[in-house]
Order: sequence, then structure tokens, then C-alpha cells
Amino acid sequence: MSPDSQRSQNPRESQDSHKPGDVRTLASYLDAWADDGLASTIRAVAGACAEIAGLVRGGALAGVLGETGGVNVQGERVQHLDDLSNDLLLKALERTGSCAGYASEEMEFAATFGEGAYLVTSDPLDGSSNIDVNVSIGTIFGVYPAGPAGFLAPGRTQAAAGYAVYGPSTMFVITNGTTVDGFTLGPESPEIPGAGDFLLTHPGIRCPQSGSTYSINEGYHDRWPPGVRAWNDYIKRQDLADGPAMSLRYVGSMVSDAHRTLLKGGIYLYPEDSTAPNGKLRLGYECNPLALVFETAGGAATDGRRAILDIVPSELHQRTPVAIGSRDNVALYGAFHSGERE
Ligand code: AHM
Ligand code: MG
Repeated sequence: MSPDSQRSQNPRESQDSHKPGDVRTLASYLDAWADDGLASTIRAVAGACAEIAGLVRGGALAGVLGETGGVNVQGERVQHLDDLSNDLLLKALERTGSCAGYASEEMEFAATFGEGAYLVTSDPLDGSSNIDVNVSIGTIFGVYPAGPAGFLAPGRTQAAAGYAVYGPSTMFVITNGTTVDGFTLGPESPEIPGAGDFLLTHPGIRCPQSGSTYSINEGYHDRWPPGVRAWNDYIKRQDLADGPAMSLRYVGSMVSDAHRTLLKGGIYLYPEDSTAPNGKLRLGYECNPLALVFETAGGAATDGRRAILDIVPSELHQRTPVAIGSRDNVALYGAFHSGERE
């Protein structure tokens, strides 16, 4: 695809900035949802995210940096902010009456609250290795119906999903499976309206069909299977038939890398490798929510063989390889991964 045809297909040209006078709060946006239980579940998640944003902004002054000394069920060292974020989400959801249970990266077992039509999964603080160095991090969440499959339902059953990204500004991006909308948290500034509220700044987000940025931990190159290495070698060539030569961006916070990919196009990957045969990222609370966001926005998400949203989980903390992004970039990766292209 030529750069010119990519430009003409880029649907984000008018979506990058908020228009004055077009201010809608997340609260009023959710009030319009027909399903009160779903809306109140999202309100609780967003409220917790606003509190987490305050802690992140305070950094060392808020006393939230550093490790607790504990190790989570994944065998990863727990940061104070991991724990604090998990507690804020757990307590907010417990109060709703609409949420029957909560499962998280930080808890070995799900918490159950009794009645309620929804279950929430979350990575409360994604990108933990970036907390202490003032680099963007986030929260990821998925909302599943409280059905017989419980937390082991495929991602396609999610009623809603999204993430918060704590960057230079805090954004809350949500999908109900029909649209993807982005809100920006109003800062405490006399110059800017909406302090403390999430305001709709990115309505109807669409992921470009193709993009020129790839995002992967290339330090693991020698551990990847041949198909992943072949794809990686190919996209770094300067004479690509499938589009312009690609640039590398890797924050190391999936939520931040995915957010950039959603808005600008391209691909983010965490594939399987010789030390992690199922990759690193977790299906139920990292990959599924982002997969629903990307598919709804016109993008795609695969484990290399099948759509992430079609995987039927067998364990709460199940890992999966993942590649998410623009439809064309994900299809190209799939072709190399399967060996169809070499
Ligand atoms: P976390 O949920 O403990 O923060 O781990 C997930 C993170 C992703 O956000 C990120 O893309 C990846 O781990 C980075 O891992 P690596 O350092 O292996 O590249
Ligand atoms: Mg994570």
C-alpha cells in the first residue's frame, strides 16, 4: 500500500484534538446507557482509575514508589502501586451491587461479592517496571456477564472493556462492543475546564487500517520461533511491498504501546518464545480487553493462529501470545507466523 493511499484511509485525521464546546462527561455518557448495571460497573472502574491517576501523579511525594517485597501469583515482584491500585478497584466494585466478582493479576483467586450481573477482570497497574521511572503506565479492565462460565468465558462475551493510561494526561478508553470512545481526565488547572472529570475528547476512535510503527521487545529476537523472526526481519527491510519501512517504539507498558497503536496504527506484539511458550501476557485481563477495543475500532488481535477473542480459557491467569493492531499489519504477521510467507 502506498503512503498516499494510507493517508487517505487514516480515519483519525479529525480525532486528535478536542473541539471547544464539545464537552461531555463520562458520567453523562454512561447515564445514556440502557443497562444501568453495566454503567454503574464502569463508573466504579473509572472512579478507581481517577484515584490511581492521583497517586501516579504524586509519585515519590505520594509515597507510592518501590516494591512491597512480595511476589504475586505470576511470580512477579509486587510494587506498592500494584497493590494500591488493586485495592481501589476491588473496593469500588464491591460497593456497586452490579458487580458479582473481581479477578485481577494481583490476586491468586477471584473475589466474589454475591449478586450482580457482571464480573470484572483487571490488570490494575500495567507496565509495573515503569512505575519508578516516571514512564506511562495504565489500568486494563474487561467486563464479562456473570454467566455459567464465570471468569473463564471467551473474550468475545465481554459486555464492555477498556483501559486507563496514566501518561502526560490521563485517558480512559472504553468500548461497549459498538464504539470506542476516549475521555481525558480534566487536570487541576484554572485554564482548563473539567478538573477531576473524564471528558469525552476522542469520540468514535478508529484504528487505521495500516500503520508504520511496530512494538516488540526485540531483545528477545533469538528466543522467537522462526515465523516471528522472519516477520521481524521482513518489516525492517526498506523496500517493503506491504507498506513503508517501519519504525520501532517500545515503552514496555502494554497499555501505552497499545494506545499509541490504536490511535496511530501499526502493531504491538508479545509473542511466544523459547523461555515463555505461551508468551507473558494474560488472556482474561490484559489481552481480551484490548482485543475487544481493537476489533471494535476496526483493528485486529491474534495469538498468531486465531483471534484472541475466540480463545476459550481454561485458567484464570492463562497466558497467551498476542499481536494487536491495524488489520493489515496483524494479517501480515499472521502470514509469517503460520509460514505462509517466509
Ligand atoms: P505487568 O502487568 O506486570 O506490568 O507486565 C506486563 C508488561 C506489559 O505491559 C509490557 O508490554 C510487558 O510486560 C513488558 O515485558 P518485557 O519487559 O518482557 O518486554
Ligand atoms: Mg500487565
